[in-house]
Amino acid sequence: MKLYNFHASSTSYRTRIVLNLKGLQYEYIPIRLDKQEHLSPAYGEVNPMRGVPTLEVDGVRLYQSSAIIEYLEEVFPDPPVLPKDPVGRAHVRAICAIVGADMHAVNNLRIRNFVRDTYKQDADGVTAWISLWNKAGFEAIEAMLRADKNRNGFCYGSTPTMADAFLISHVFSAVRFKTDMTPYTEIRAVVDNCNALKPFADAHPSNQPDAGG
Ligand SMILES: N[C@@H](CCC(=O)N[C@@H](CS)C(=O)NCC(=O)O)C(=O)O
Repeated sequence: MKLYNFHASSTSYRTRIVLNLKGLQYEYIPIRLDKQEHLSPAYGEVNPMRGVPTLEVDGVRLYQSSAIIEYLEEVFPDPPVLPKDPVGRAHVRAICAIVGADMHAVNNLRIRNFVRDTYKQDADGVTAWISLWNKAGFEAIEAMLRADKNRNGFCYGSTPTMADAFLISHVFSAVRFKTDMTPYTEIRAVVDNCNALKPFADAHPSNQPDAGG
């Protein structure tokens, strides 16, 4: 497998976490967002949305981190990153959707650039935009975690699921963009538990080959 990705990209980070949780090896192909490599015609041939990650499996390219992660779960079910019961699966997927659709999608690089360039926002204005959507999402997830009396250390149950991969990677990005995480005690406890595990630590942006370059 080849993973076209970028160390600091949260969608790449969440995919790396799941690959690591499942013990899967892959070739790391850096696509430097900071050098706009994702906008090159060559990468446009790889991924028609010009986003990262892309997972290539036996020459077939898969897009969208949520679809990639669900593919990995179907093909490599052990250890699982989705619970067995349908209600649990819906709960985990809901957390993923809050992060993926309600937070990341509206704060993505191309959206931030549009807010800056078209709506003439300075750095503080862009940060305010990011924080608005992060706050809405983190408040919802914090409430879900607090209400779930059966979970034990993670977003759901007592082992990591794809919800943890989505949450941990987005918290990294939120901290980078100055979102105040102080109010979210349940989320911060989950982050600490996950980051203590090797599959999460190995997936961290600072541990990737293109970090700092
Ligand atoms: N929904 C897609 C989003 C992919 C995506 O856009 N990733 C970001 C990096 S976190 C990116 O490549 N952004 C480039 C841009 O916005 O131009 C997924 O989950 O894979």
